[in-house]
Amino acid sequence: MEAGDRGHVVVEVHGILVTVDIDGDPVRCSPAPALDLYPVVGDRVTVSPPVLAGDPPVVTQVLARRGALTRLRGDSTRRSRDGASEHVLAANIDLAVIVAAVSRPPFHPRFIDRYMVLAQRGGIDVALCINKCDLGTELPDLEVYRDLGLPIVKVSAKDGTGLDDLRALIAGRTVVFTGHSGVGKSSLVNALFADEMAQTGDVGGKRGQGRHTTSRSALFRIDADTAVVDTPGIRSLSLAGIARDELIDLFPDLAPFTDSCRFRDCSHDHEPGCGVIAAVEAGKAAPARYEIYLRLLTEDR
Ligand SMILES: Nc1nc2c(ncn2[C@@H]2O[C@H](COP(=O)(O)OP(=O)(O)OP(=O)(O)O)[C@@H](O)[C@H]2O)c(=O)[nH]1
Ligand SMILES: [Mg+2]
Ligand SMILES: [Zn+2]
Repeated sequence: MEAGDRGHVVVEVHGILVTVDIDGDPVRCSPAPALDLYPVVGDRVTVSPPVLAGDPPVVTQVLARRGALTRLRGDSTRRSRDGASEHVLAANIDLAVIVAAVSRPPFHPRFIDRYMVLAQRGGIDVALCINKCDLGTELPDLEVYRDLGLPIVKVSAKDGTGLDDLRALIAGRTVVFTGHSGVGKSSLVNALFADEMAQTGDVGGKRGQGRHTTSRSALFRIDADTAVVDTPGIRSLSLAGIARDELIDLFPDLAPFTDSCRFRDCSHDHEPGCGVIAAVEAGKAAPARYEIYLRLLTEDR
């Protein structure tokens, strides 16, 4: 099982076995007990034949990661309440595509705001994908994100609108689709491929919430250089573990103004002589972004 320099890619992790893409075939393998890192989706690994015939092949090494996507203590999806303070979701990710729907489920800018803070902390680029544009609902106001230079694509997994823009956005990268349950992450994976690859589910109930159809992350390869990791819907995105004084650094558009704050321990909330507040008042920083900062500063993280 020659891995070459870049190893074989882990496409799914289930309990004690992991599925590894070996020359285009999904092969269930067993991680060697001595591994330092437990493999996650997107990891590149080396694989050896089993010791005993009939056993699964063995993952012998997890190659160095770049761009690991982690979640913090307190997040909850249905399947990831393992109590770990930081949980690696996927490795070797180039871009996180935050998927939201124009409605059904309702558009939640606060999810985007929180996700951007986490992505900034992990050094991961983000883009926005607004799905279900076929519903005819008026599009949410995205100006604050556009002003930040976030790539934004408007799509419909149902009628195919914008899928070429989405393809262009992800071409040549390994991306992860993230967002609330029911926004259409798996439907988009299927729409990008000709065949049904990922399971999708109805959005039910009065509030049009999703039902958590996808229960574990899985990597789908679109071509030799492009792959999408479909993930389970996130219920709530915790920023627990991010200290109050660390938060401003995760707003790259606001952080430079802290140089002129009068107090070293300025929280940029109410203090006299605050450089950030001055920048907002002078029109040098976006009031909408400052409001997002204040909201995240004061609310329960
Ligand atoms: N009208 C419309 N419905 C869509 C579109 N995309 C997905 N849906 C529907 O939305 C529902 C949820 O889609 P999924 O793809 O399962 O959503 P998901 O984000 O993968 O959800 P989880 O796996 O639970 O996180 C399904 O009933 C889809 O048919 C779209 O572009 N337009
Ligand atoms: Mg899904
Ligand atoms: Zn300040």
